[in-house]
Amino acid sequence: MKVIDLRSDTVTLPTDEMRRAMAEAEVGDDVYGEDPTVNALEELAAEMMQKEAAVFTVSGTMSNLISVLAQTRRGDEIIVGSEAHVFWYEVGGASALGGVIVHTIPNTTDGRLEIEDLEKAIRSKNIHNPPSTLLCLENTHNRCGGAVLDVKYISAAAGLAHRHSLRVHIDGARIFNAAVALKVPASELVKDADSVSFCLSKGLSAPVGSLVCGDRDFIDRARKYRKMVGGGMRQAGVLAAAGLVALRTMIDRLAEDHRNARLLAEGLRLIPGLVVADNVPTNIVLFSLPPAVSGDIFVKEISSRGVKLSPRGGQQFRAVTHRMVTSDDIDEALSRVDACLRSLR
Ligand code: TLP
Repeated sequence: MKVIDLRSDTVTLPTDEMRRAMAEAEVGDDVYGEDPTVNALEELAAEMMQKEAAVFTVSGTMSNLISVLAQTRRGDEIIVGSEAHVFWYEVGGASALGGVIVHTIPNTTDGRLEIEDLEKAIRSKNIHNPPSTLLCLENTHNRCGGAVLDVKYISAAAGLAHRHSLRVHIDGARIFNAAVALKVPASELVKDADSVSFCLSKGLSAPVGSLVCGDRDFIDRARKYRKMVGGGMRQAGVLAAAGLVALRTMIDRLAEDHRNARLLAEGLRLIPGLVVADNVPTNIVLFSLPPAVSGDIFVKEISSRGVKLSPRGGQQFRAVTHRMVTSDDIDEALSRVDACLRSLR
C-alpha cells in the first residue's frame, strides 16, 4: 500500500538532480564567507527578491527569528496576525530570545490583517507604551489555508506601517506558491517589505534551508544573529547546492500542487459530513470532520489506511499537496478517507 503523506510539503525528498549537485558542490568555510555555493545561493536569492543581500539559514523558524532580532530591540512590540506561524509554531523565540512583545490582531480568513485593526494596534508615542517597531505578514498563510496576499494589500499594509516608522517583515515560507498563484514575480510581492524569509525545504523540495533577504545593513545584522543562535554553518555548500536546484527548477511546478489541492478539496466536499474551506488558492486544504466522528480516532484510523494528515485540534485537519503526491494519489486518498469515515459512523 502506498502511503500518501499529506501532512506537509516539508516531507518532499530531494530530487536526483539535487543529490548530484550536493555530491559535486564546491564548498568552503561559510563562517569565513568562503563557501562559493552558499555565496551563489545567497546572490541568487537576493536577485530573485530584488533585495541587496541574503543570508542562508537552516530553517524558516531561524530565518524569522533572526529577522525579528535584527529589526527590534528588547521591549519593542511586534504586530503579527492571530494565526501567524511566528506566533503559533516558533516556540515563542521572538519573545524568549528577542525580548519583544508579540501583539496579535485578528487574521481574516484570507490571511490579511484589517488595515483599521493595524492602525489601532500601532502604539502612539507615549511614556507608557512599548514602541511598535515591526509588522510581520505571512504569504502564503499557513493557518489560513494557504491564503495569498496580493501586491495591492501588501502595499497598503506596509505603507501604513512605514508611515508610523515600523519596519515590515514577510514570512514568505511559501512565497513562491503565492507568486505562482498570482502569476507575478515573487519580487513584486516583497517590494514594499524590509525583509523577507522564504523556505527551500517545503514545496521546492530541497532537504534543508531557508533564506532571509533585505538591505545590506540588515543582512549584516541578521548574519550576526544567525551566528549568535548557533546557525553559523561551515561547508554548507552541500545544502546550498540543493537550494540552487530548487530555485532554478522547482518553482513553476508548484501550479501542479495547487491543481491537486483543488482536486482534493472538490473530492472532500462530496464526502458526506465533511466541511471544507471554500477557498483553496494554493496547496493547503483545511477541513473539519462531522461532530459525531472523533478527530483522535480518525487520525489513527486514516493513517493505518495509509493517508497521513495533520490534525489541527478537535475536528479540524490540514492536508498539503506537494511534488510526491500525484493526482492519482489524490483520488486514492479520497476513496480511503471516504471508506474510513463510513467505517467510523
Ligand atoms: N510550517 C510547518 C510547521 O511548522 C507547521 C508546516 O508543516 O507547515 N513560516 C511558515 C508560514 C511555515 O509554514 C513554516 C513551517 C515556517 C515558517 C517554519 O519553517 P521551518 O519548519 O523550516 O522552521
